[in-house]
Amino acid sequence: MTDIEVPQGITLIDTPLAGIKVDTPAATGVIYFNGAHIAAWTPAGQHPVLWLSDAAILEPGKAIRGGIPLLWPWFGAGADGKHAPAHGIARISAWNLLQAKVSPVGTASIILGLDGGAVDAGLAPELPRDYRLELHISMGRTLIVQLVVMAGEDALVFEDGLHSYFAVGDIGKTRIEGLDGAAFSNRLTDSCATQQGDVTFDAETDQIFESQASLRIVDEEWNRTLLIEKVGSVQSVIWNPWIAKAAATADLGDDDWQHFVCAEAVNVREQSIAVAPGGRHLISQTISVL
Ligand code: TA6
Repeated sequence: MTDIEVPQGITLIDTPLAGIKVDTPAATGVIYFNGAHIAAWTPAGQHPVLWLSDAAILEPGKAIRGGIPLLWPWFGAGADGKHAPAHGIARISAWNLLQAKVSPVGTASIILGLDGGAVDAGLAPELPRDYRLELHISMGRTLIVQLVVMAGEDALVFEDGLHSYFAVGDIGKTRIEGLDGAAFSNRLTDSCATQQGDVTFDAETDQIFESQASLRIVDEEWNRTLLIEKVGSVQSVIWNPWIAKAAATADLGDDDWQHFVCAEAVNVREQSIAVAPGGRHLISQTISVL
């Protein structure tokens, strides 16, 4: 998967999946090449910021429950509701390590790449083969994740997103600031509304907000606030499965719903991205502990 040399602070790993471990004075973390998946990030002295299921399936070609799954080139089952695999092919494809550096203060700079020509054409027959994806990760006291989609000779139209799972002490004592006044579509009821105040949780939640705003996840149990700034994304999805869906999901523990919330930067449905031949699109989240 790679023949590049990695510096002190970064270790190549083979199990449970091929990838790298980061362990520097600034942070620890794990990134798997399967899906270019950031499975863990813990800034020095903090609780883990990303949540990962104890029941996550860590096998090549399988989606991983937790961390930061990539959404591309479709969200869910796509706009027509007929696309599979769920959330597209980026999160289940084998990416290559292109760069691994560590700065003097311990910030790891990692680049992973995926060539369209290396992806099984049967997985996404509508796509041209000459696209290219890169994931640029800066992992230190802050985590910056940038997904860059580059078109080849043909134009590309796609949905994209960063489906980040954030660890919280207690979902019932967690609120998300930054979406007051935003229009949203509720995926559970197939209806639209306008958000009043902060987003709080007392039931299954699966909403697409029309918003470019930064979010704050305020976690009263751990007395911690996470700031999520984004670029290149005009929507945020907020998801928590709550009790019944967690129980019905094989790679989620029955009580896991209490300990995470997904706050996703996305461009989906009417906000899908069109990239001209030779063009590119970047979507990013910058995550900080305040
Ligand atoms: O982004 C929200 C969502 O699409 C939910 O509807 C929920 O199903 C979640 O993602 C998880 O999807 P997954 O395919 O990873 O099980």
